Amino acid sequence: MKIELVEGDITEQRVDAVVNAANSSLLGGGGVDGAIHRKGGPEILAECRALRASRYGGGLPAGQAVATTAGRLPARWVIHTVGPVFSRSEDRSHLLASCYRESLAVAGSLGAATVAFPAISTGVYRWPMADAARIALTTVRQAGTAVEEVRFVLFNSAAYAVFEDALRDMG
Ligand code: AR6
Repeated sequence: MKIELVEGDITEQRVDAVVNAANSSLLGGGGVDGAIHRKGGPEILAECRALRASRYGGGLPAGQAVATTAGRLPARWVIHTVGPVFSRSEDRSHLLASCYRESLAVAGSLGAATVAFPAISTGVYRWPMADAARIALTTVRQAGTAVEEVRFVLFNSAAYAVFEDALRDMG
């Protein structure tokens, strides 16, 4: 599997599936989530509401992933995953790794060959970028998946540089 880093906006990626850094309500928020719903349009929210009315009545737990249409985005699917809120007193890195693993599993079951990820949990959920980059890259690299290309979309040059360093450190 090919891993690519780009600096940019995840809502503009031409890929099969775009991953959303959602919250467990699945009903929208700020950051990546806000941008995806704004640009993707109401079809995405309608499918999220249907998921809340069926399989995920209690919300989507952290570390899990579920797909909807991508609406008007230039992608076929949005895969919603819920990152953990960063905590200094509790190690939640298994949940962050699970977001990447479960999103790739959903992508594989849909037949998606190309997947774009944001740096999950590094915004509102405050995960330190370098640690998040290491977890993201090692998890994706170790995942047994039929996905052919994983693109990490970093929102600014600082985040891009951190991911570049982490990728280099992995050899
Ligand atoms: N494209 C790519 N990356 C982006 C974009 C974008 N358009 N916008 C922000 N980022 P966040 P979280 C970066 O806060 O930390 C929402 O309210 C951002 O700079 O989107 O997992 C949800 O509803 C940061 O590096 O996600 C949840 O309540 C990274 O994407 C909560 O935020 C993730 O930031 C989830 O928090």
